[in-house]
Amino acid sequence: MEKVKNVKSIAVKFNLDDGISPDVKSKKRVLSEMEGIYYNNEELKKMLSKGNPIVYEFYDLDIPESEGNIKFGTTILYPGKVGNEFFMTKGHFHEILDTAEIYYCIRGHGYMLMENTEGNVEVQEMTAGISVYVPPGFAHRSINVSEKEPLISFFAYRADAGHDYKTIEMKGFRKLVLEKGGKPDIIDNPKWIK
Ligand code: PAN
Ligand code: ZN
Repeated sequence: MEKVKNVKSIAVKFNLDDGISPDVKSKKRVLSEMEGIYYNNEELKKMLSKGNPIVYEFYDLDIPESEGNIKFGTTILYPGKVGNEFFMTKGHFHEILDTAEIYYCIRGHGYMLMENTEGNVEVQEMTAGISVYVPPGFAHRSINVSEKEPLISFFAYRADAGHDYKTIEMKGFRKLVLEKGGKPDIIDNPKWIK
């Protein structure tokens, strides 16, 4: 087996209150980058005419993308809705499909929505202290169901896993998490494409 060479140890701070690292620049996803991701794109366009808020930010540390390394960081998903659909991440499969991921929720209230290519759907509620195992082969998306708090989680995955966003952009997830009567409601996605 080949050895992973020349990787130094690192220590990175992620704040427990806002999930932000003072040491590293985050990647930010603003609403205009989420076109076609929410089921009500008309509502998204209406919102964009008034501003372009950050929906989430996350860290992509400079760790070599090889099999023996692990990428890690936090995702900070802000509260908000597009129509009655809660703010969420784009979601993706890993390019190396059979690679898992671990999330540890630091703050907030949300869900991890997961599905594999065989059509199995998994949903896990996330609150502070809960860790979620995303099994190999499952696309995953975080959803913030809190009206006021960010959903902050720490993640770790095999560094060479890669990200396939296209499949979800084209097909969507099989399920949607919508607000109904002040509560999250998980429904079949009427726009899901087989
Ligand atoms: C996470 C995600 C992060 C942002 O690091 O990349 O939460 O979500 P999207 O990538 O779906 O926009 C991860 O799952 N990495 O594999
Ligand atoms: Zn992932």
